[in-house]
Amino acid sequence: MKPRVLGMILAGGQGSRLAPLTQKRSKPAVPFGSKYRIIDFAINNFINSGVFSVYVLTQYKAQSLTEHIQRGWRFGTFLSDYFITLVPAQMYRYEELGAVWYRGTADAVYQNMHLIENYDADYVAVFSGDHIYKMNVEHMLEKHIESRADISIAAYPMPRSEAHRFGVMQVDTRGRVTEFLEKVKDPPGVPGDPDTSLTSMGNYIFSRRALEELLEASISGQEEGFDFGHNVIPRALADGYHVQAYDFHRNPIPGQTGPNLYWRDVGTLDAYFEANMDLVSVNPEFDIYNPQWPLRTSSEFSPPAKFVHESEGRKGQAFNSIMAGGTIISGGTVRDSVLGRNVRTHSYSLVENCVLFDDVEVGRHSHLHRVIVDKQVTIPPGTTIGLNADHDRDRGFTVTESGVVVVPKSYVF
Ligand code: ADQ
Ligand code: ADP
Repeated sequence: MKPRVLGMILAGGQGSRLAPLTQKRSKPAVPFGSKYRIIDFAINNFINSGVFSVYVLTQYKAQSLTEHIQRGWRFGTFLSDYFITLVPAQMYRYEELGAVWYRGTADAVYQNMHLIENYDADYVAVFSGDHIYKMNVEHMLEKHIESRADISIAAYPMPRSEAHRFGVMQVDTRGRVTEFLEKVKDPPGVPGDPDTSLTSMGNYIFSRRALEELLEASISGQEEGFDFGHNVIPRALADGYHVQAYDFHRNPIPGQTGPNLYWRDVGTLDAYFEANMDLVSVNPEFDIYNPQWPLRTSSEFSPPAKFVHESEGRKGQAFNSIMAGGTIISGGTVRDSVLGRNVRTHSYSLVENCVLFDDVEVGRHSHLHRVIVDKQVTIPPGTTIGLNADHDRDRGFTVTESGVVVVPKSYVF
């Protein structure tokens, strides 16, 4: 019999370093790559791997995420095992815990243990909703079963200098985890390669019994310590559970050759910006056009994109860019940019290296360079953004370390 696998996506992240994009929405709900939201990648990973029973655990500023999931992610009605269901923090264990929201990632699962029981899961895949990547969850499950592990953790090797922002594992020659250190100052490298650390992607497959035992042991009756990375995984190791690292680079994606290399934690504005730019590079590292790994999203009605050339001086043109339906490039030039739905760029405008969300209008003769513009902003004619950081700060925009300017949602000039 096929094992019963339940997917749980952790989608409650505040993403404070993505502010102002996360002022009104949680990190997984932030628009990405013209038509998507960050969470779409995690959901597609499950769907493309044949995991059709998925709970999305939300709490922080969840309205935008809720609307996105409800609008776009729905299966038919009569197959009860096929669902993508939002699970807001709802104090399900109120009698026992009192009035508490999810107190951390592990607590989000702990407070919803009844869902695991109701589904009668053999395995629970607890995945983060925060990253841009493709991952074949079925293959990770196969390896999990083959190794007879209690827990498998998806592992991504990265430069040791960046690894302090992540959980880092040490493994033996068979990939069994011997130590797990969550966000430590000076994380260890891998044997033979001291400049590389094996980091956790925040994606776990648990055998059901191990998960239930561990959550009971590490959360029930505790005052603090409710995270997988800080608390549950180290405890599992201390208690002798078999924790296995799963090598992401060997994760096979249908229609893709070579190692699976692309995984981005778009946790900062600069990382978020660069990951968007990755999509418009001439030979993108991250292929969104692979028909064997379709990337679905909420499909809203929109008319086709249009390019207008009214006269020689008023040529609407775009290079190395992507854009969604409803957008009209009328007389302006767009280069190396990611445009959402219903964007308007007017004559003589220039948009370079920008990320424009839905419903942004760029007035005539305006010039934008390395700017992220959140939804529903009208940029008046003759406006310059991204060419003078002091001026941009004075207008209340966020300017990142690398000089990317962010115009917040519904900003009025
Ligand atoms: P972080 O990314 O710092 O580290 P965290 O902020 O806890 O971990 O977020 C993990 C996931 O849980 C995210 O998808 C987030 O949206 C969600 N989340 C956070 N708080 C939540 C809550 N209260 N309820 C529901 N969902 C919540 C983790 C691991 C590290 C690992 C990195 C990889 O702890 O070991 O290296 O992920 O990015
Ligand atoms: P500009 O971009 O030069 O400031 P407009 O905004 O008037 O000028 O648009 C120029 C051209 O773009 C229009 O003449 C038309 O061809 C096209 N266009 C603008 N809006 C629409 C629309 N809603 N539907 C179809 N075409 C449009």
